Amino acid sequence: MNLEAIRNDFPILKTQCAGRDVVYFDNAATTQKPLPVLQAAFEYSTHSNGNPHRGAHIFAIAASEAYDGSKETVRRFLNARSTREIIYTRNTTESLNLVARSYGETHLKQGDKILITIAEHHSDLVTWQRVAHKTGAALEYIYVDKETGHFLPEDLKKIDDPAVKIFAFAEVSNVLGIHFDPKPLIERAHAHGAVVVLDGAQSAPHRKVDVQDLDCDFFAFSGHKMCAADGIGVLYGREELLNDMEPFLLGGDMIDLVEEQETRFAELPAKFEAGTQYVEGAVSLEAAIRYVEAIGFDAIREQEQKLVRRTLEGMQQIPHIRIIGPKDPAEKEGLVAFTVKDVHPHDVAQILSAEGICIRTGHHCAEPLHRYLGINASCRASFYFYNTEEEVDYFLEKLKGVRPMMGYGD
Ligand code: 7TS
Repeated sequence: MNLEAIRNDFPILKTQCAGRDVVYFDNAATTQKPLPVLQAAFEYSTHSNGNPHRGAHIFAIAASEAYDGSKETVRRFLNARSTREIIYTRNTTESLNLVARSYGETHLKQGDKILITIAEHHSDLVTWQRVAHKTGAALEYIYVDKETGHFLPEDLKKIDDPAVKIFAFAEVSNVLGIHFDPKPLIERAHAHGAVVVLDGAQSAPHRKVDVQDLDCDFFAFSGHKMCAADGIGVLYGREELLNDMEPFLLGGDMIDLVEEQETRFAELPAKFEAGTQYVEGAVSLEAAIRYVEAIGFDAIREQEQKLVRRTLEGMQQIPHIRIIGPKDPAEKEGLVAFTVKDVHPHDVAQILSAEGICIRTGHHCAEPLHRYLGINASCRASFYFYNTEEEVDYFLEKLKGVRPMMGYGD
């Protein structure tokens, strides 16, 4: 991987901050966009912009071709059986809300159980909480070991309960950084017919996803976490389940026939894509997939592992740093959450920001996980393939200075 050439595709990384190129370590929140992706979107808007599926003129046709064509790239990216299984949404959050509303609220009842994990992002937690409240189903949790971050083995037995009708979890936690191998868990849930919803927000940008091999029922991810525009996301759903679901939103392009009192809905995937679609976003996502695939997931993993290893080794040399989740780099998927003893995470982030370093602070939309771990908030450095070891060294040097700056001896 030619890191220098790659970084040239990301002019934003050359932004001057504190007398040097900015260090962008907030990739789990959103990634930066390379020139080829921006150019693809620009090209679409300057040559082909129209409203897809809604006209006979050249731009409407060009927009339809761009939109529908991008779906094939996404289908191949996920190895879905058909583009009918690929629904465009705004982001992971909207994808998960679609499943919760259109499947959860209509298929669950009192006596059923929804199983999630304590590590879920709010988009995969608050959503299921509401399904539970509306349907009377119980919401249960798999908890994690507070030190290692791994699922408690005795809690995994909850998956086998035949009352569990939905099992939803993030393939990669945005706080612990662990990749929870989904395949055996999916197999266990399917043994008694539960529907499995995978939140792929932190996995799809970093590792190969094959929805047929995983055999998951739903898979959600966001384009903006893998170099595409913000506002384009994906929901993969098994065709027979999507066919058996109510539309999420109603309006243009999702209908087949509308009469005064009744409507016949369109076939998949249009049934779930009401309103004028974000074609420029779809084009951007297609370009981003091509960009990421050209680098390759092996090279991405290799680079992220180097960065995580250096970060963890460096942090372990700095007194009073608590690493959240596993300390073994092999168990971390490109991100490290941590706290600095006696310094509020917001202060850490602000001190580092003054040095030109962007990290995330707060509860990272995983408030129940933080409460469970006994902390209010944490800091998080998260990487993508364009980050360098030199950036990690600079970050560690400045991190070392945080406590002394706050008046502590070390
Ligand atoms: N699921 C996980 C595991 C996430 O990390 C996020 C976003 C989402 C769902 C929601 O994604 P969205 O694109 O719909 O917003 N996580 C983060 C984060 O860790 N910091 O900012 C956003």
